[in-house]
Amino acid sequence: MLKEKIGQKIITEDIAQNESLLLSNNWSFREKGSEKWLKATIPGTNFTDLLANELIPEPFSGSNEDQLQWVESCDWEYQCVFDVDEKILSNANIEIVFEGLDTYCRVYLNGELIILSDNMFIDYRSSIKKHLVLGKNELLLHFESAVNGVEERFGPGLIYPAENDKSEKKHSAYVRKAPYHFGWDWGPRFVASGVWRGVRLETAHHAKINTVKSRQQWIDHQNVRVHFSLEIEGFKNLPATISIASDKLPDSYNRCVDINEGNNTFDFQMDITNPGKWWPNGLGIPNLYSFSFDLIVFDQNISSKELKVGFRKIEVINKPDDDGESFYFEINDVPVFMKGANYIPSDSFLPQVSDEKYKKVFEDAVASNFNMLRVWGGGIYEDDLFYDLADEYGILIWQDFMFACTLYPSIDVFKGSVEQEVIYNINRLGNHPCIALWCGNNEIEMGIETWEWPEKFNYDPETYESLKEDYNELFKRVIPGLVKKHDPDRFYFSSSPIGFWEREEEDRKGDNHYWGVWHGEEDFMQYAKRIPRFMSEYGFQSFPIFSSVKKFVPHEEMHLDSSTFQTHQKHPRGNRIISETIEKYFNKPKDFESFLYLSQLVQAEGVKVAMEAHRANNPFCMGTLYWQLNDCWPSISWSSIDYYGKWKALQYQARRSFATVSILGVESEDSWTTYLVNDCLEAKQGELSIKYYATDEILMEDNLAVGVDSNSSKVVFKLDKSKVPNNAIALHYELTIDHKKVEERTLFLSRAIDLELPKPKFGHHITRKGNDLEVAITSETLIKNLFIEFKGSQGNFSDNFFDMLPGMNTTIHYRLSEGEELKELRFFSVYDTYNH
Ligand code: BMA
Repeated sequence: MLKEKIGQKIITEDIAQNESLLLSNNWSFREKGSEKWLKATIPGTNFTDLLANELIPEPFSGSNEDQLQWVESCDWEYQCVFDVDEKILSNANIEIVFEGLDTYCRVYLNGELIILSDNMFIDYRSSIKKHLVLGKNELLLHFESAVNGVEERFGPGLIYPAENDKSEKKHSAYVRKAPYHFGWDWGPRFVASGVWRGVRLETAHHAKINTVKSRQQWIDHQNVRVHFSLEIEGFKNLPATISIASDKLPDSYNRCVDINEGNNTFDFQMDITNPGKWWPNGLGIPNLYSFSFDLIVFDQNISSKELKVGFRKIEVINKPDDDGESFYFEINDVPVFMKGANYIPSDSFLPQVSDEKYKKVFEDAVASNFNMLRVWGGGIYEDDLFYDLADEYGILIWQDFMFACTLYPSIDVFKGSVEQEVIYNINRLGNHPCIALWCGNNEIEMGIETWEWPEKFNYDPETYESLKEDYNELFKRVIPGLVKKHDPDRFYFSSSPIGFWEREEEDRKGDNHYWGVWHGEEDFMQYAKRIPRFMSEYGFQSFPIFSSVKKFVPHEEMHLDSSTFQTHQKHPRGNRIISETIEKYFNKPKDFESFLYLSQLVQAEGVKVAMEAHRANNPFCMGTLYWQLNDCWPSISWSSIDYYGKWKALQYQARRSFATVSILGVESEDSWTTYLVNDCLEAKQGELSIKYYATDEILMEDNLAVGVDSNSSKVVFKLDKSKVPNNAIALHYELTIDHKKVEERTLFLSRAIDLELPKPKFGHHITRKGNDLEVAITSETLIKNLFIEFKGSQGNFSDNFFDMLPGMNTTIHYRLSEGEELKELRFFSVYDTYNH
């Protein structure tokens, strides 16, 4: 997004210089039919504008969602008045650009219809010079209710199997609007309207660079040929110079060209010797080369574009092999095990996602040893900033197209809109080195095969066949055809997962979403048995921590059956599954706060089994992306970070379980197997010390010389359950490499419910350097899952919810935000959750 100039008063110093001017002020809105215009914020939504005008209650609080459903069936009008001066008018071309209109909208400028939109995922542009006048100009936008708009365009139509859409008619399948807006099993139904991304005027006099696309061709392992293709729009015939320069290359490149009126394409290629490569987090630096492209006319630079290029080879190896059908990523010729999570939109009202919130996603991902996020198909193609940050932080992005969990029509008007959407987003995102693949959709092929849609939705065989044919048309022909044409170097596959968990033999086939645990209500141990080639979804729900819950739950509603908790738990069996699982692992929680805390511990415990079993099985299994990283509102969900940014116990567990060099334990019926897993490019040799602990003492100690190859996993220790000393409760491992402790882990041999937990005895000491705090803790006793918080503080510690064994020391870190005062420290552990 361009952010050069913010403001309404448009002043141009030099008409030769093209400009980009944001139209973000002087907006107002009203419900269609009402008289009064009210202040509006752009980018924004009707819900957030209503809230700012105090016309609706806070949508995320209590059970307010229920009383706000009227908003979706109204139409909304937005208006903006802006000034235009002579200099602007003297340009040959003036274009208005809406980066995102949600969704059915008619845009009028000074009474003339200039744009008709039906897809929130694309930008809309119109050349408006002929409609502009000197002085005040008026934009008027009519947003038609998305649900009514569907009926008007498609008639009563067939009801599509959009099971997450919380309405009878399931309009969401017909409209190119974020699927999760219509409800999901972790999110509310808020079918918003509005100008959800920026609006700007682009002026150009002689010519302008519209797009730059880059491709890489590796000559050998070290040297790369980069191709740039520039699309330039000319407003007259004229000679010009195109200049290309990079911050990391000594020479700039200049070429004299003739620009013709209309569209011009110019291709360039450059050979780059031994570039610093772009590596994902954990393997090296994500080197980026900044390239600038300038169009020079009459010695003046009239139009520029910037592009950050990361030189890296990426391949998805998805083909038959001795074990079935592989699915893994090769980066710069190295097979890389993927660690991360699924990302959903960070807010139900998208413009509320601040730049800081986006930045935190990537800081958290890197802090948790991730190298991949999956942008899941029921949300949105994220903002440019999201992908810029992914490039910068070395986080690969698995990018779904925005289709999830239902069949879709393929009639011409729908298909035409999808085609524009695919081309627009491939062109917008395709230059980013972070984009690892394109995936057609989420779980539609699994739905077709295993979700019994004909029975549930009464489709006769003929209708179902034609629905499947529409599916094939979109996902097997149209979309892959466009990917091939516009982004030929990237891998596309039609639907994730390839193998279905309902069929055990398909664990050997491509990627998998394992929902036997949670949806199938199986035991966590099942995660260690059902290992796929790549796990792109699996997870378990939990509640946010008490301090977060207090933000959206009124005091009198602090119990599971309250209407607030009913509203914020979208999975019908959710609370029961969580409660029953807590009972398997822990004593009965004595109060609500203890229940919330324990819900996080069981989530972390379960997902850990999966994360570690997946890594232990490298190279059979080459990736693990749990469901889900974040929330779009305060929710009881599968997230590891709550809506307010607080890490749940699972996020801390992911950080531990994903450490580059890890000691991991996998339990089976009769043994504990300990693995040394190494995601580095070099082999590791070291010493492993193993201490056997009883509740209050060390029983015995062992030392082993251990080693593991690069990028692999190795069994270093196996303990028969029958040989464990009677009173042993845990093993503590310490890995030393070159006399340095690189990793330490505690493996509990029994569940907390079977432990006699002593009353915790520990001391702590805080050291402050500026905003950085160090909390050193020394424990005299065993403490299970020690949770630490600065009361009322929003930050996260470097570690939390961790176990301590008698005599153990640990130091954790915390950064105070600017101006934040040091607050009272609070400790809580499993011991505090039940009556003694
Ligand atoms: C997966 C996702 C989502 C869903 C989640 C939890 O299948 O693709 O559709 O929210 O499971 O049920």
